[in-house]
Amino acid sequence: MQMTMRWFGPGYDSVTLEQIRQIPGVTGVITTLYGTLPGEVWEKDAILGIKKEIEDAGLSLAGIESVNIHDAIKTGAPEREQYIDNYIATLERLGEADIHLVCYNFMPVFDWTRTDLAKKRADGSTTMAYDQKIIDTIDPDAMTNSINAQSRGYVLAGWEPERLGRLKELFAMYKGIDGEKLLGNLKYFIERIMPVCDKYNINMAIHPDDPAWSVFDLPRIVTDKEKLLRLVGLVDNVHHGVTLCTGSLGTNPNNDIPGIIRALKGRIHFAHIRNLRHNGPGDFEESAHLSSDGSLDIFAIVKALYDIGFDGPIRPDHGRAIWGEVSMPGYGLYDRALGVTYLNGLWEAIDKLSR
Ligand SMILES: [Mn+2]
Repeated sequence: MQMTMRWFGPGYDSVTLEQIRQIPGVTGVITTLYGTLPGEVWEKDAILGIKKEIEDAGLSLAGIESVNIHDAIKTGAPEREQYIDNYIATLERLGEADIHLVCYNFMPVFDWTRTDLAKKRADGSTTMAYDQKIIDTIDPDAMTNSINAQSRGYVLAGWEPERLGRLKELFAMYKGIDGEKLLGNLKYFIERIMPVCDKYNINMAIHPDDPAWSVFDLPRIVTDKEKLLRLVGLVDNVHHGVTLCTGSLGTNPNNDIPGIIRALKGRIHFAHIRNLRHNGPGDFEESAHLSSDGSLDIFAIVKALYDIGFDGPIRPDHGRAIWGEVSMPGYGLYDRALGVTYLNGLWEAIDKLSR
């Protein structure tokens, strides 16, 4: 595996490349062109520019998270052809820049959902949390306003105001789109982009839905082992793979994540590791990475990744806000750096004990 950190780029991230470079064992960065909207063709100079900035800091650009998918592709609207052509053009430019991993999601309307971005924990840290009971009493506009009000002035990935200003229009686009149609539209998209992925050896890594159940009656197709196996089976090509995100799959306590990892051997191209604590049905908060702080067995998860020979980029996922740090919610330096160190310790121990 290659240990990485997500970095949102200059002007968007409170964490610098120089800081990331000093976290032991981190050799790469996962980034995106944050100012681009879904559907745009990425500028070649912009791709090469951010790559150079990362390499000048002594790190590698290990992958893109995300090249977002336009809603016309997800809904199968007639304009999807143009947007898929644009997506292919972006993949070509990434391939030419020697970038070989693209994370994306196929979630309708919202990338991810939380009801509290700064829930106070017993130790004084704050963290992101979700409670279905709150979602059940509000509408999508109220939730969007609440997320934006808690964002500390940062633009949150997936919550770009340009898109979410059109919530009613977006919900109307998904009228009549059930899980089967959404899956069919994903298959169509994957089949269209596989030739360019084959040409440039680009691994596509779909991110699971977060949380792993339907929110506001929108369909969900990436939530558990059965759905993941069906999804990778849609197109028989190793470049059509998965981002193994423990924080998303772990929202459903019935998901056996080590079992999912073993079942997906060969198709996991990217891993997001974080822990969370279940407080009740549909009610969870993001905890520290350490197994004992949450409900997931992070040792068993890392062991499963080791056992299947996982060799892609891995990153700590969201962290808590600790030690007074002010950052984009979930993306401070301190708690994610602690997560890196813990994950590296687990990996080293497993590796040495396995020899
Ligand atoms: Mn994730």
